[in-house]
Amino acid sequence: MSRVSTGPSSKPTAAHALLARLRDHGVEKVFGVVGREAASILFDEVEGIDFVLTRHEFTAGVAADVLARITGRPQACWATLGPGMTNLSTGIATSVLDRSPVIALAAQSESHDIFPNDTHQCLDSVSIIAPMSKYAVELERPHEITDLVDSAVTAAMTEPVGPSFISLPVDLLGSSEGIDAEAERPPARTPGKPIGAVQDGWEQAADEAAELLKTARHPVLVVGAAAIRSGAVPAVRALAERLNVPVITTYIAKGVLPHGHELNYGAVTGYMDGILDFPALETLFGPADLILTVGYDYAEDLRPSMWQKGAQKKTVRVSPTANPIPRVYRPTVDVVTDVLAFVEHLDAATVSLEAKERHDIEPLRARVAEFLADPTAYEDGMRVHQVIDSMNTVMEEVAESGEGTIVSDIGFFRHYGVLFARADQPFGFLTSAGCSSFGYGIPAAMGAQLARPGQPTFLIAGDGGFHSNSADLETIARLNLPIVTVVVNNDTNGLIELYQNLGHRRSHDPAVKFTGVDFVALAEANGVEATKAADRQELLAALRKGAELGRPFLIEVPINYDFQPGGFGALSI
Ligand code: TP9
Ligand code: MG
Repeated sequence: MSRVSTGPSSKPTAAHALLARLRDHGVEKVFGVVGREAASILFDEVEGIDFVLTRHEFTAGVAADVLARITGRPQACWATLGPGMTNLSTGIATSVLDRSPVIALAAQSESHDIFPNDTHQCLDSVSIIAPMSKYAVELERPHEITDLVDSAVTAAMTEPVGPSFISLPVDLLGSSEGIDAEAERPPARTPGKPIGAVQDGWEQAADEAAELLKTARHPVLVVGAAAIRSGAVPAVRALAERLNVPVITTYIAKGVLPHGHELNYGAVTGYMDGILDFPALETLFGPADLILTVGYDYAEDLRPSMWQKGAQKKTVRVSPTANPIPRVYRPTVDVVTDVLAFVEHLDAATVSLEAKERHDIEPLRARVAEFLADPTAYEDGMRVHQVIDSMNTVMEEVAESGEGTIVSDIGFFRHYGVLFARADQPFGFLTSAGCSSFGYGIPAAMGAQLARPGQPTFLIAGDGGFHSNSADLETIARLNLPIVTVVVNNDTNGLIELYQNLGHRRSHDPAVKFTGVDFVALAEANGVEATKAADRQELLAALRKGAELGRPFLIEVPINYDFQPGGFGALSI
């Protein structure tokens, strides 16, 4: 039991009780921007929970998402009423579509003055946020704040994990009514891992899955992030190794097996055949006759159409949530249960099974190796595969036993990151699969570096996405987070230019070209040391310097894409 403690003179308020209860649940940081509710909350009322001031509320939402994702505990973000709350909403959208247990908080007008769309800055926050959250509520009585935080945490930590939202009228936030400094709070009972659905008879369904596995010639495990959240990574690895079954992951479940593991068949994206100019999806999935989707979540953007190549396939879906998308994925066997419990059951049910014969993907591996080694010194800027290959090289040099993080903002380069970036630990590669808001890079790198101090964090971002949210360069400078950022600059929203190529015959590029930004000067103006790199040698040297620096560092790399006409005709998206 714990108590709300305050200084001798001040009476505890709902603000104290809010922060104390968040801390009880393991929340370490509240990221955000404070408005006039500063009259009711200072954020120093409670020890052990820190406020991190960001330049934009979207940054606050994404940083909380990533810190929560890596620590496995809820984390919080804060906005003022009205425009602060709407700015925060894209961060909230990120944590619902990317599945992260974020507690989002926003101030609201005084309780007697909540007239949405009439009162100054007053919007109907709960109605706006409810459809994109697990739980959304407005505080009505100050002493109920502890219960509301408990409900918010329970909803956030229930699969699919996601954001909860509490709207806080400023007068109630500063009120002491019913808040008793001496009252003992009940234990927080924060779930140690997400709470999931367990369907009656799941063991029988798991036995059916085991039968399919026994008779399959070339089974493949397709692993999603729910497997990581369930704590199933060691069990998945042990099962895959015992039965010699390859593992393919979604964008955000990279790192379930280390980068160089022979059973790691990589992560997949619908852009991969076009990027590699090679039938990659056919090579990965064509011979497979059983696809076991472990921790499957459609929001991670690995679509059934990607594995529907070649041989007839049976499918098993294992998830802690009931299947929300039978129209696009109707598995042969559906198992609704905890992923770890399923993998342990499958392991026990297949003890006498002989190891399988893996299907061969050597031609794909050879193509990837040749592609990444590309020695060409392009006159018009590096190519993204050369940039990522350089980042991998230096990450391998500086990350002790694979403990580092590569973060990717959103753009065409992100699909190269999904395919090629090193990830030697779960969540060792971070991008926004579900929401894919550009500008994700800086805040995600902040969250990663705060979650893993002492480990290197590399960020790759495009000029378009990076400069949509570059004000928070000052935040990483102020916090002195040693993030090494690589801005791949083509003065273009490149991914959108690719879509123009797909949809139109054209002689110019309307709506995607910028006039150019000096990212080195931009970084320096925000207190971040920076340099430019034009080729592999310069980039490797700059990355090594950045990794040693112990402060934030930015490298601007002029790049170009080769959009082969027709090369992306077969996008699997
Ligand atoms: N607005 C938001 C908030 N998010 C997204 N994803 C879009 C618009 C649509 N996407 S990915 C992208 C856009 C405009 C352009 C990225 O350009 P870049 O310079 O960051 O990357 P690159 O390498 O593709 O040029
Ligand atoms: Mg660009």
